[in-house]
Amino acid sequence: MTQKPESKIEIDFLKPDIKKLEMYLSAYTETLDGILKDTVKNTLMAGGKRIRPTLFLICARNKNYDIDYLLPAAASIEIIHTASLIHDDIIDKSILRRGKRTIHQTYDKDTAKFVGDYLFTQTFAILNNYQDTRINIEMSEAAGFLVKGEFNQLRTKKDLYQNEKIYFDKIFEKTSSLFKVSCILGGILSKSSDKDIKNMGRFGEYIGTSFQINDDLIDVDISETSILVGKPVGNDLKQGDITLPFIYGFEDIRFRREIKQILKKGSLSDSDLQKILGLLTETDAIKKTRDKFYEYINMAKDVIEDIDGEERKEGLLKVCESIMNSSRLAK
Ligand code: GRG
Repeated sequence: MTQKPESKIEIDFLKPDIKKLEMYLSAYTETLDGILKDTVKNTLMAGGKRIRPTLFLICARNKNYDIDYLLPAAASIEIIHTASLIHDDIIDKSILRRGKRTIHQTYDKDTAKFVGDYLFTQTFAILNNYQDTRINIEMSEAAGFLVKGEFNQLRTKKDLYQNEKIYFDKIFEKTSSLFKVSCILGGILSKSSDKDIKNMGRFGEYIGTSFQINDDLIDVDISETSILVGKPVGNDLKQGDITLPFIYGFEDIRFRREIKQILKKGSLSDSDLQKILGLLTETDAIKKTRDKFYEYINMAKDVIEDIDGEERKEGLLKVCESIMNSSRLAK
């Protein structure tokens, strides 16, 4: 995926701690040397939204909240996320990430792969220091899902007959699992009740799913506003990834017929893409995808009611609002 850096979620009570996280990550990059330092610094410090460590810190917000204790775990979550982006950029042959040239573009594929692998190991090296088996079990499971999700995405590329279930399984694995574990780890490291940990995990899963649906909606947004912002669209289809708007679009027989004709040609030109996205907006696929997005946002909001703590409730609600505000098509 190629994208411009986007803004962070503003949560007043977390502002000083997000600053500390930035300092921690920056200091971490200084411990590296050579190409590793150059590449990791360039990717990790290039302005990601930090949404996963933000969720982690919100979920850790109870009477046991201790930012110095939590910082390494918050950093480890951003580090594994960054590792996955580096690998994803190799697969997608992306030129830019967080507004900077990707590692495989600046160096080569092998270098990028090893930088991603190295960061992957660092997540566990950091988390091992907590000497809490649950933390390692949860993160290992999420890491396994990340890879499995990407693997399933590869296996189902260009498959026009995939259904909603295949899509939702894939996005749970490649996206929601990391949101979920971020919330769970926040709960565990702040010694929260089992009930809160379970509910925060559910929140993470629902909000992660809505986040990915939103991402998929943004990729088919050919509205004037989106064109003015200069966001590239149609990237998923170019990569052969069949996202929810297309799954719903294919239910329309006219769209299915037309798109099959265009796809028969093999590679997609920009005008093919524009045509397909234009045709998609003539079906009810965008509306149906938007409804699904809200279904998950509302499930996330409902779970908030069952989670203890006013700051947690406020923070998690802000995350929902921020995701709702980030897409014109979701509105
Ligand atoms: C080596 C850990 C590891 C994984 C390899 C390639 C792969 C397996 C997984 C890729 C998973 C992936 C990139 C899913 C997409 C998730 C997504 C929507 C990413 C964008 O996240 P943002 O918007 O990005 O939070 P910023 O830049 O703000 O952090």
